Amino acid sequence: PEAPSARPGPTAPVLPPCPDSPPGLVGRLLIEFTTPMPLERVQRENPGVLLGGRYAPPDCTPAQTVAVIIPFRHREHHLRYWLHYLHPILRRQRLRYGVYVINQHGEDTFNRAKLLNVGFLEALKEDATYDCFIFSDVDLVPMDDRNLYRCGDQPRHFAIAMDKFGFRLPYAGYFGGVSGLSKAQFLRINGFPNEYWGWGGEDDDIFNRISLTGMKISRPDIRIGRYRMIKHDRDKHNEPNPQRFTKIQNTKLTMKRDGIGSVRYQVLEVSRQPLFTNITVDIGRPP
Ligand code: UDH
Ligand code: NGS
Repeated sequence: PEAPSARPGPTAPVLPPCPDSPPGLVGRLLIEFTTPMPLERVQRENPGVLLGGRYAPPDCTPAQTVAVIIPFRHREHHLRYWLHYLHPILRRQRLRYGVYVINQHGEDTFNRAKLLNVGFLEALKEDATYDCFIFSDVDLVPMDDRNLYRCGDQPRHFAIAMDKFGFRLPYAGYFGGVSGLSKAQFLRINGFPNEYWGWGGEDDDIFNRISLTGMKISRPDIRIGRYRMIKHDRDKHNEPNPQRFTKIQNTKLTMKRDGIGSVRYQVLEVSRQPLFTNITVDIGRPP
């Protein structure tokens, strides 16, 4: 056997690498959003999750450390379902992970992609070993635990068969809902755009960034990448952005100056909850 590069402490057990295909998966899941989901119940049912929503398998060492980043404002009711369904799934997938809810402060126009940039930087401040970032809307729950929340050699699109689209991709270049990039892939595209205020187009801009840097989207099998979305009305202060169509025509120009290298924000509060880390942030408002 090879000598370990870093000597473990006297009591630290050396765990074998986690298997490529996790053994305890169950496949297709029953997902519904009708029974009420009190947070106390979700906490009680997930005792193995550590403060801040951190988890590591007890019996093996995963190849990656995954930060799950959720853009958020006023969706507590959705978050409870998300935590209820996702923690057990991620645990069965034998991931080492942390859950970060990036909460936009105030009532100015929502900006999903900028919140995701903040999540990338803030997760790395908490733990510099994160090397895989999964960006998930709070209202999307996978219907199959074989849809593994980890990164590969290309950016990954997970939410490819959503119930609201009849379990199909709405268009070939769709990259919305749930996606994943390694740290290197994310930096290669200069992160996500900060200048999409309001609804729409930011996911198409991210798709453009990936294509323009010569990468290809990887997707699961259509039978496995199925999702249920929690039905909701349009939020306040997230109206469709009228600039989105012209903006996505200009990604090639804008991605150089607008991205992870230019994001400006102010963290107002970091709060470690039992099942997630809540980061409240002032990201400003549209110009
Ligand atoms: N989000 C919030 N709060 C908001 C807006 C968005 O948390 O006020 C987050 C949340 O994670 C959400 C994601 O951003 O899942 C994407 O925003 P969205 O859910 O508004 O986007 P979606 O395309 O819905 O799912 C658009 C409105 C559809 C109205 C349909 C009416 N039947
Ligand atoms: C496209 C939007 C995307 C959006 C997708 C699905 O038209 O941002 O629809 O929307 N692009 C533009 O508007 C340029 S959905 O049916 O989920 O509301 O993700």
